[in-house]
Amino acid sequence: MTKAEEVANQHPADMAPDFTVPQKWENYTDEEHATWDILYDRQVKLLPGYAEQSFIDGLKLLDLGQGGIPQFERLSDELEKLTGWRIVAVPCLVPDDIFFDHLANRRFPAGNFIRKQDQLDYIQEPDVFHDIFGHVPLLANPVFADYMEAYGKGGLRSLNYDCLKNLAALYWYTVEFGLIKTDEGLRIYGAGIVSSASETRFSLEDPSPNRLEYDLERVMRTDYRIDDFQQSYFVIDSYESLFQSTVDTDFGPLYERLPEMSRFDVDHIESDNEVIHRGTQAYASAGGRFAAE
Ligand code: HBI
Ligand code: FE
Repeated sequence: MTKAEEVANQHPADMAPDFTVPQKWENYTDEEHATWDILYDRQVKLLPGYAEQSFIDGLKLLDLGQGGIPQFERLSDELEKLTGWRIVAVPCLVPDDIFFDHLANRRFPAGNFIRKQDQLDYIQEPDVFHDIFGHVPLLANPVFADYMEAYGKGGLRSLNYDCLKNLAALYWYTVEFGLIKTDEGLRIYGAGIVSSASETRFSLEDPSPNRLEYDLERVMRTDYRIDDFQQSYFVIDSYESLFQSTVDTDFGPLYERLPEMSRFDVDHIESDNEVIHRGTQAYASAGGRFAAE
């Protein structure tokens, strides 16, 4: 059995070979819609002054606060008019090749399930709140939308090389946990931050983490944490410069080189890195795990 077949065996009978399933919006319970509303209201109140403006604009443009879990068809029709992206429902994390293929074709795979109310701040797999609230508003930004497609295409191309870790790190430090410079100061745009109340504050305000200038190759060589707040965040100048970094990179030779290159630990600062804030790492040194809360 291939890995994809193994995963498929544990999943719904109505799952297509590309791992998509019907959203089954009519099956959500009142409690599940209420969970969305609780998380939505909390984040929307918090985000002004933290989130980059086009994220906030995207929320409004796409009417994500209509009440309850959004219908993917309705949302896709709106989003497609803006940037050509659609949302497809998936029941789980999908295999990397499938994930890249969706992105390369401007389809964003979103979990169709939602966390339980006793676990509002902790999820093991990306649910509909993380995937829709966190990722979809910026897909209404034409430049970021192009970056996501470029990432998918770069990912597909990387499958012939041994650098999945590097691709995952790039996604992690940009799409999930990215910071951006604005005229008003640093702002958040990564989906993992904007969908988390505690990391929204931590990533911008806590003295603990490093905040370093984004550099594509540096980022791809950096380890990352999936179990706690990041120890380093990477800051882009603009979505244009983020996208441009993929245009300017000759990925074939880079993918050849990467597996042999040394890697950087989560809190490492290289002498030639451009440092915006040198973190104290106090939070991580104290044991982390939301110790401050
Ligand atoms: N599948 N549904 C889903 N969501 C993700 O964010 C995701 C995935 N599969 C692979 C993956 N992410 C990452 O490991 C890639 O960035 C490499
Ligand atoms: Fe995500």
